[in-house]
Amino acid sequence: MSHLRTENDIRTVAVNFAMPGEFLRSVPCGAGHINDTYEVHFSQGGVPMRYILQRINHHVFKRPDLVMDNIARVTGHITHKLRAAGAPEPDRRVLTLIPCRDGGISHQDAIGNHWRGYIYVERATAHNHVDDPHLAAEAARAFGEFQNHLTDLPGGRLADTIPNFHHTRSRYNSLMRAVAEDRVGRAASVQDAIDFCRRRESMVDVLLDLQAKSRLPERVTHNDTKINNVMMDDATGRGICIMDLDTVMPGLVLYDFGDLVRTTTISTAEDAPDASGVEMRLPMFEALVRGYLEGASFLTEAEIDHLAFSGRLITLEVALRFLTDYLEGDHYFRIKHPRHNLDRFRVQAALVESMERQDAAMRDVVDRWKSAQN
Ligand code: GN1
Ligand code: MG
Repeated sequence: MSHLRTENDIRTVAVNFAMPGEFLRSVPCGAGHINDTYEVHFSQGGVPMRYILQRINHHVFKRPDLVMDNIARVTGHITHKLRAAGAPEPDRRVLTLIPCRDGGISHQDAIGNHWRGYIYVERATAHNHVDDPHLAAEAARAFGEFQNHLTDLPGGRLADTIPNFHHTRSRYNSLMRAVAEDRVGRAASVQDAIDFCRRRESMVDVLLDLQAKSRLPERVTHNDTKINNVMMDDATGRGICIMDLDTVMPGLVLYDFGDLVRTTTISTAEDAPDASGVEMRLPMFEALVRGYLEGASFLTEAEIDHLAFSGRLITLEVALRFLTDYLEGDHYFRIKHPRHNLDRFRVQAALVESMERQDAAMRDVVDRWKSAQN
């Protein structure tokens, strides 16, 4: 979709934001599967400046206004805390919204798209894949710290911008519905994939049951903690800024840790065309546990005890979602070729299997770091 937008379209949007200076050009950026993101370059009296401009996908986020309210509350609260603590460069440590010239926090264009602007976090990088345990630990520490900052968010419960986003039972049921409807006639060709999911049905209720029994608390969570959603400082390698805040809403912290495990311990790309080399890398898992326990100082014992399981569960959940989208004709995730969602599924499935093989070792790692903490 993004490639259909001209430079002039972007300029027309950009001028609505309080981005001072003269618009020079825009460059598509980011590797997300949902929104469209651009770097917009300005000249401020000859000094180059850039900002982020992002279109919110309103097919996925049906209430962009609630998404923006959540983001404004969360970023405002973290900014306030960073300033109170005298942290240097607060606008490199938390995303900072750029208001619109009419005073709002998002702009609706002539064809109904919603846009927002952010300050560009300079001298930092978001990695789509990491191999260095140090970066893994930093990413986990940064996400843990992000959750820490939000434990005292004032103003009541955040909006559920995508209801049941991590409700693994609903995700499982959606897959079964897609199999039954078989809208694009693909089910027969992926019977083994469907069976793979069916055999793991019992996993999908584990955290939901614990939450229903109040053994796991609802908190403010990020809900999309892919490794590429944290910016790492180029000079120090520190995880400095958490991005992609659209799904910040009430959730379980295990969803966040789980998606970090999914995207950081994996030995290949999320969409490798051949899943045979996919492994969960234990040293990367250990680094995540270490970093996360350092950043998230509020965890309960029940939360810590499910860190290993959460990786397997969220990987299964995302596998269910990729397979569902494949069976429904690829309407949700951005794809680059017709088998893309199936490739993504096969990689997630292989990662689940690798975690199953290493479950005891993963739990040992958590136990070791848990006792090191006490
Ligand atoms: C999407 O937009 P992106 O790429 O950060 C998705 C996540 C999935 C992820 C799978 C709003 O995230 O939930 O885990 O793809 N975001 C939404 O790679 O559905
Ligand atoms: Mg993202």
